[in-house]
Amino acid sequence: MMNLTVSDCPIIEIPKIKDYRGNLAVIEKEVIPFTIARVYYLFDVPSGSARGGHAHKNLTQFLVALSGSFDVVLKDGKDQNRLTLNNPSKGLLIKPGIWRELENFSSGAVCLVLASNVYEEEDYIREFEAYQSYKQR
Ligand code: T46
Repeated sequence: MMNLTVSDCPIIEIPKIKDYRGNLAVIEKEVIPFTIARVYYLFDVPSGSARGGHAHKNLTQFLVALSGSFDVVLKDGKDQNRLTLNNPSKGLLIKPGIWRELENFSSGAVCLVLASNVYEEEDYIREFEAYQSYKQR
């Protein structure tokens, strides 16, 4: 696996069709660089609660704040980047091997996640110390 860094995780603009009835955002295959194998979403996250706190060995994910806002902290073992997602027409691409923490969820926040593979617990690195060793290999 390539040693990807936080700078390999861009915010991507989602094309939007706007008319007097409101907005329609479309994530087609040209928008994200992977085929979607799974869709899930986080909602009703209690104030002060944090999600994530792990990395994936092979999974690529695209996160969108469909409603409300939350912060994502990305770490690659060397650098870190904190972003706020608060716009349903922008998403964050998280490449494999990047540690992520999600926090500061606003009331009513909904985090949509498009994932490149089905759920596999073996793909997770859930201990930061193990993550650092993994990145140093
Ligand atoms: C990520 C952030 C944004 C499943 O059974 N299927 C699934 O597809 C997922 C994602 C989770 N689970 C089970 C595994 C755990 O027993 O649901 C429980 C909670 O999962 P986890 O603690 O990993 O949830 P988060 O919100 O901390 O992390 C999730 C994703 O796992 C992760 O890839 O980037 O959302």
